[in-house]
Amino acid sequence: MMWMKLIVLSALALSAHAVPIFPADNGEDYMDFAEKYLKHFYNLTSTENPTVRSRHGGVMDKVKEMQKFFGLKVSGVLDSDTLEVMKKPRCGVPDVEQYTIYPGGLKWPTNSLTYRIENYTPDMSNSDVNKAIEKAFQVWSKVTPLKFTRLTRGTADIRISFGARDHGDFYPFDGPEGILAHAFAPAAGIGGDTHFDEDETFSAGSAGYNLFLVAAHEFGHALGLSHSQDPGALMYPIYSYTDTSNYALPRDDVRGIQSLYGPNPVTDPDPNTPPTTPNACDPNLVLDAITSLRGETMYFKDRFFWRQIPQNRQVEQYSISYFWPELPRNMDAAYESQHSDRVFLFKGAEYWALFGYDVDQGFPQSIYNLGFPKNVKRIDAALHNENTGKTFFFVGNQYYSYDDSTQKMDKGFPRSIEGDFPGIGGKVDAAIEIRGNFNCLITTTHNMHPLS
Ligand SMILES: [Ca+2]
Ligand SMILES: [Ca+2]
Ligand SMILES: [Ca+2]
Ligand SMILES: [Zn+2]
Ligand SMILES: [Zn+2]
Repeated sequence: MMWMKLIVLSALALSAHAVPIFPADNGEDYMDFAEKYLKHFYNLTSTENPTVRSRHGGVMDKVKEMQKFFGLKVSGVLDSDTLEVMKKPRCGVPDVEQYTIYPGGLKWPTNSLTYRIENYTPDMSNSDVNKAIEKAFQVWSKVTPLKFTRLTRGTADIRISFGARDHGDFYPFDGPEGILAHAFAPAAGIGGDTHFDEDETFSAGSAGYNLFLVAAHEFGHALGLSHSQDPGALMYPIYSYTDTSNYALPRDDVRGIQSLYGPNPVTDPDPNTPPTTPNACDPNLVLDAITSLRGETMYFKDRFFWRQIPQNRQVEQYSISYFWPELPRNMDAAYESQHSDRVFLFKGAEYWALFGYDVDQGFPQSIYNLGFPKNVKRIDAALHNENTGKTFFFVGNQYYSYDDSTQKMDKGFPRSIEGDFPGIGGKVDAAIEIRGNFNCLITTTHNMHPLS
């Protein structure tokens, strides 16, 4: 047994190119963990036989496939970034198509479908479960000709249930965290059926896992969709919380479901165009905020950010809530203070401090604690100078200077941006501006040192 283990270990050699952000939180060997993950989500068949492994379905190939799916650096090496993504709570449906969880069938032959909630979770009231499920179906019926009718008896097309571990199919759940739910593609019998892992805590809000968001994703599978690589899509395999009060199905998912069923013939096209995921290659992209974080660079836009690791030419895109469920979207400004090893993020009249990837206790705090006058409602951009310990805050056509050592605003401010930073223009969006193609990583850094 021992030598087989060694072969696997050498195939999955660990590289240490990035700071591990989420250390292993349980005693499970990360190799075993990664192997299980690849078997489940990427159809890794066997690691026992090195010959089979090298020909097809090899571990390295599967690591590469997974890295490609998530926009990670494709190395085939199980580095800390890859492990981090593997540890995120997610859907149980594999990311590769034609895997055995789908018994076959791409779409339903009818637009009138029935569903039945066969049991309830103790996590929420039954009426909250009913509401979350109904709302999750509406996400899809709004943009298609599909109609969903709830049955309280008899056999429905889409049978919904909560269960833990072994729950009557061949895909047992895994206990708390990891897999949250899974669903079967359209077909008779188990097809369309949607199961939630009762070992998770589901809710109607942001605590635990929001049942509406998990259900809306799973129903996408129940209707015939597979996973999307777009980190803004509902069909992205990893869970991330988003405000559900005015939920609009992102464009990628609208396209997907309409390719199967067509648009809704009754309602006019939604006046609010579906939310799109900002594209790093959009030449007109205006970023919300930029900061470094322990050698990485983070670029914020809407509810997303890109993360650039110095060794990688490629940037990784995530939703903000994927890393920090408590942080708002549409950030105003950000900067890093290496001295205090903190990143500060600003939105409106509030700001947050990050230590690594953790939000510090006691935040958000009011920007007026920093000495801003009350007429400042938000900050456009921030820039920190490690040598002087000064932070410039850009507000409209003026800027303020905050001194780390005195913890006060410098006297004589605000001053005119145009006067001290000629060529910048009147207003600053983000303290470093990006132009052009992210994959080319053309970064235009304006000269931000004031004339003396
Ligand atoms: Ca069914
Ligand atoms: Ca689970
Ligand atoms: Ca539960
Ligand atoms: Zn899924
Ligand atoms: Zn199941």
